[in-house]
Amino acid sequence: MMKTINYFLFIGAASMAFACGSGTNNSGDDATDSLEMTENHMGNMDMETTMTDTMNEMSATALLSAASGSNVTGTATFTQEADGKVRLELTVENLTAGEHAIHLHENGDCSADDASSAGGHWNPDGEDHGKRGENEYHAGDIDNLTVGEDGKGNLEMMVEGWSIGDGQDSDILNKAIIIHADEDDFTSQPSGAAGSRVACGVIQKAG
Ligand SMILES: [Cu+2]
Ligand SMILES: [Zn+2]
Repeated sequence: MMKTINYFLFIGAASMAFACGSGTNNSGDDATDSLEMTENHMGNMDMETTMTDTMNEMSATALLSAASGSNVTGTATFTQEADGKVRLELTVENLTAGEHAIHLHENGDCSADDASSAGGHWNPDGEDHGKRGENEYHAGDIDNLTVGEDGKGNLEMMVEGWSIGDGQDSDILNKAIIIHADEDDFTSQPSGAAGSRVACGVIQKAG
């Protein structure tokens, strides 16, 4: 996947060089030749469409299972959008009414009864816990989920700074998404005083 993206970036750079008119026609031809020598034989016409399609294919899911004696179930989907953000869509059932903290935790391991196997908040940048978009926050800090009297809650959010399957520090694959018994106060260290872990799911590549 990364290789494909690099390929597109390279074409983009080459196209820019043409557009700026800094090269003569001869140098332009050279660039075209080198492109044709790559393993991927795609016409320039299809480039933009193909890149958009490739981005849209990058999605991941997590099936939430109950932890710490709860009956919580749910699903989270993560979709890479063309603007570089990741769309998170979360649906849960059988929670207590009110606010519940949601985080990505560092280990894709929900095997422990209390989900402690998922480790702490995913925090590749070594920041303090906090509210996304304000001062310092962990890459895994999300928001509180509001659950109604019927025990159901859902949340949709566009998240900056995440990626899916590119192997970079921002890659959310093989992290765990966790829902807590209590709300996140976005202040207490290291995890917002959010109480026990009532649901856990490992983020895995979709398809
Ligand atoms: Cu958490
Ligand atoms: Zn945190």
